[in-house]
Amino acid sequence: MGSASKELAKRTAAGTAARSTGSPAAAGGPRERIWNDIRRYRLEDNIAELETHGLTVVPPEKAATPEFIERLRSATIRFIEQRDGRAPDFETGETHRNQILGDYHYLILEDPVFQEMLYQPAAVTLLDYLLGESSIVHANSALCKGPHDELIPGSDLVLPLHSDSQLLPGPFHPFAEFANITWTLSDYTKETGSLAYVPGSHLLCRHPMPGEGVEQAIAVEAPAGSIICWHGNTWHGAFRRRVPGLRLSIGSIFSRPYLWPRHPLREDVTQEILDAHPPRFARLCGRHVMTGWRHDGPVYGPDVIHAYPTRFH
Ligand SMILES: O=C(O)CCC(=O)C(=O)O
Ligand SMILES: [Fe+2]
Repeated sequence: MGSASKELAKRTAAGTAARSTGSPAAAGGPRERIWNDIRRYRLEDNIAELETHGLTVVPPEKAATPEFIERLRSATIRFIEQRDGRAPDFETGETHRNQILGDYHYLILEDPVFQEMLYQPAAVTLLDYLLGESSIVHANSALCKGPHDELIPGSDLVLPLHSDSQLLPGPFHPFAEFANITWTLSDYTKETGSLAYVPGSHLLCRHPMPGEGVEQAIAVEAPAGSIICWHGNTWHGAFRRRVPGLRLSIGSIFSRPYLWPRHPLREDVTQEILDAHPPRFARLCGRHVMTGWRHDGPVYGPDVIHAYPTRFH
């Protein structure tokens, strides 16, 4: 027997083969944990909005402490300044005129606050509900947008409507395989270039056709320090910023663990960084994902799921 098979046999005999053994309805399982967290962090309305509309805003008082948001904002501005070689101009926004997304990617390992961001309790509870407890960081970027000219003729949108289930051909599953958690670091209104989204579009389980949904797109209004969370199927884009200044945010797309992430976080994260955070951080980095093995077979770490997953695993 190979070493991987021996390890599995040992764990099976010890009754510790997987987090997911037993009935999905079992007491003490993920469904119960997630429900308890939804109540603990007062997210019942947000879950109802996610189900009904495909997107929700968690207000600052439920999202994180003001001190955390201040640290997140300062570190994000530092990262942007380093990448651009100049300070963002928050008065006029002219440093970022007509910027749609920007090139501020993969901040996670650059500052501890980006690591802490991933497991803030309200954020991780929404994530658990949408993607189960095994989800991983799929992509992460800061966004910084100044005033926009009319970039799509005749349209208020500067970023066309799309679904974040980008690697998936349609039809999508009705349950989420991707989810977006965006932290707003400036106030979002239609005038200031907010996110746009089409309520209910997650239920269509497919990508929009070019131009489809534009008439139904509405602005996501949210004060700085909020979490905006949406189902990967939800059609969204961004409105044109019409006023001076900058819209600042940091967004992460998460996925179920069987989807190949865009960043090599599992490989890049160091033991020193892992040791500085709770075990959930390692899982969000994908350290539990049993792929990439060669002749010796997989290593069945204590966190590996290999039997009977439900949408909450
Ligand atoms: O915040 C925005 O402008 C939209 C960005 C976006 O599409 C995303 O984060 O998936
Ligand atoms: Fe997107």
